[in-house]
Amino acid sequence: DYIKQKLIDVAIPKANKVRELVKEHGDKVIQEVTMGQVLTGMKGVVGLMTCTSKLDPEEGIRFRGYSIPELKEKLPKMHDDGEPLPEGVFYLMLTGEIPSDDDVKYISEQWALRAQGIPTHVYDVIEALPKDAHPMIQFNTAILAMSTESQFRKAYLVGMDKKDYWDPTYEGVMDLIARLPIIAAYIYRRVFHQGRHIQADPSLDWAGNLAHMMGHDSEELRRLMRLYMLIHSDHEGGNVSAHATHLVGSALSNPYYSFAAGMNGLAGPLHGMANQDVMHWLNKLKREIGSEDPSEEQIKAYAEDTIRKGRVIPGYGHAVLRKTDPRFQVQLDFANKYIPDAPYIKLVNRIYNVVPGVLTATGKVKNPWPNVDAISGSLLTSYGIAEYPIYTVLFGVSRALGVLTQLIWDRLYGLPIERPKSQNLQWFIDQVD
Ligand code: NMX
Ligand code: MLT
Repeated sequence: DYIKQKLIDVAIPKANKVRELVKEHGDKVIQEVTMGQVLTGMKGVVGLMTCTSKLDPEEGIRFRGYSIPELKEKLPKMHDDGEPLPEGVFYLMLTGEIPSDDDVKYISEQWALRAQGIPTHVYDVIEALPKDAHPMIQFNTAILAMSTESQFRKAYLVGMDKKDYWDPTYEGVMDLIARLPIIAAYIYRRVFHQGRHIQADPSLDWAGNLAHMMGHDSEELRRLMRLYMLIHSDHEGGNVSAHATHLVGSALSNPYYSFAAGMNGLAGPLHGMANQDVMHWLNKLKREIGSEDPSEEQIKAYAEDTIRKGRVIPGYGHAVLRKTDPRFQVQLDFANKYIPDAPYIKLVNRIYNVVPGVLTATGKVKNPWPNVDAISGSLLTSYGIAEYPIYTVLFGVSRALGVLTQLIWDRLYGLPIERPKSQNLQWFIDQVD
């Protein structure tokens, strides 16, 4: 695998640098931390090192320095007017280099190969769950069940030099990413299509295959799936799914355990589950107003009512971003290109005209603008994937690309177990008395 050799070449000097920084500059003070930051979710506290992507509050995400519009320009595509292949962003996050067409083809083929051989007990475990168990329960259970395949644990037991930990981690990550679309599609077909499963087509790309196995096979939907898988893949290291994966991985838990931890975090309504909740909010709005086509005034009144009841408006706000999420914008661009008249997209636009004002009027919401989840479900629904509970699973399949690349780099850097200090309330009171 030439990617492994590439990783060794790139990573050794970087790992040496990390060791040097710890040894020579370990005492350097890099930041002041306030009481408020610690007590409100550590926002802005630099406590993690992540190389795959970086989030700017005003501009949004950059993957290894490249913004989403730049990725659309530079990453290999299947069709000139299509979307970049997610294989390309994975390669970029992993190696730091823009891949060639051949690199992307290599990853696609690797994943198609590694997708084969999911053990039967994984399906048995899924089948043991009730069909109406939320797809994220089924997805996370399947990920854990697949950890019987972990090369990391086997190699660890045999005995392995610490500096080689990254190698079985890489192997596990590649297998896991390869298999996630099959698991996601299996759950989707089990829950929503009477268990009529569709075989993978190894000639297709990773995201195209996911659309195919879900039974939504138009070229346009494959394009949407490629875009979806690209933009949800990473959001630097501090978001809940990345942070949880990293934390659990720091105990040298294998990639399956680590990723399952991240996915349990993604299942929360303030994180990845918001994409399903947006559809819930939007459809309840239509039902309560009694119209398929609510006006801006009606949306405003409904949004104000949501706030009055002490609830959040899903799809809006962000812990870091302070502008409209570029991942929202690129999906809107896709919709405007292919389905400008779709009713759900019109509704998304109308909500966008109204909700930021409602949130700003509360005087407390730091970011009144839409995030990635404000449109993703409406776009999928417009293409016929209208089974909302699968949305967070799709987010999870994509998020694997980023958080698992981060995990490989954690092992390449040789990062130790993570163990911050905690204090009780009295300690915090004592700081001000
Ligand atoms: N609707 C209503 N209230 C909100 C919203 C919103 N969309 N966003 C923030 N607030 C409230 C928040 O609950 C808090 O209230 P209180 O002081 O009463 O506890 C106050 O505004 C200040 O919160 P912020 O500092 O602006 O936001 P924070 O960083 O704590 O949280 C989110 C960030 C994303 C959790 C929050 O904006 C939110 O709950 N949004 C809705 C859920 C959502 O869309 N999540 C998806 C995020 C993206 N993703 O996919 O992960
Ligand atoms: C994400 O994609 O992880 C979300 O936008 C949440 C975050 O970055 O905190």
